[in-house]
Amino acid sequence: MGLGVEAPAVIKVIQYDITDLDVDAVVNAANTTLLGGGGVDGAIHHAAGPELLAACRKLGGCPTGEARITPGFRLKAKWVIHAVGPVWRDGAHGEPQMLESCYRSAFVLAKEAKARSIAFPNISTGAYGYPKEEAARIALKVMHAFAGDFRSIVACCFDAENAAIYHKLLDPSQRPDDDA
Ligand code: AR6
Repeated sequence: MGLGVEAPAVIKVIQYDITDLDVDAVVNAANTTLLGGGGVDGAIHHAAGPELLAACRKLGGCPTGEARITPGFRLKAKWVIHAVGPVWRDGAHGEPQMLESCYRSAFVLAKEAKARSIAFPNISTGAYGYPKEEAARIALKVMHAFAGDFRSIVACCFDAENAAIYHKLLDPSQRPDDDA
């Protein structure tokens, strides 16, 4: 099933390492400490250098569903936006609302920083165990809502399963009511 709307050209799906992208802002799938971790968080800290951890320490953490911004240091990206997604329990503990809110918070910070291009990893779908298709639907819904504010919004998938899900959801031919 598709999203039921045409994908604006600004939303792109790629399967790639987010630490190597030349965009204004890279979003990190962080935890509430903002002090680094595994997965994409570890990769971003490794690529950005120790200055990133020093900048994160000054932020004093971030609640689930929110985001914080730092410079990108050694990344090509000017900014890193650290978004804290929910740990998946059963979907009945506010996980969809928290996931949506962390995408929205990241977009709001990117707009304030005047970023015109932004790349997101598949927040919460790794260590935090969020079901991938449900997470992709939420991510794409928020990406559509902010599409008018950016030149480029990249859904940067790392694993082939997430990439296939995003391509499927963005493909108008997959829409059940497709009459295009
Ligand atoms: N580029 C793009 N995506 C990546 C990369 C990369 N270099 N590396 C991994 N991914 P995860 P979460 C994908 O576990 O589920 C950390 O320890 C990965 O395939 O990184 O939000 C934090 O500190 C998956 O699709 O983040 C937190 O404690 C996606 O990134 C916790 O994990 C997210 O997987 C957050 O868990």
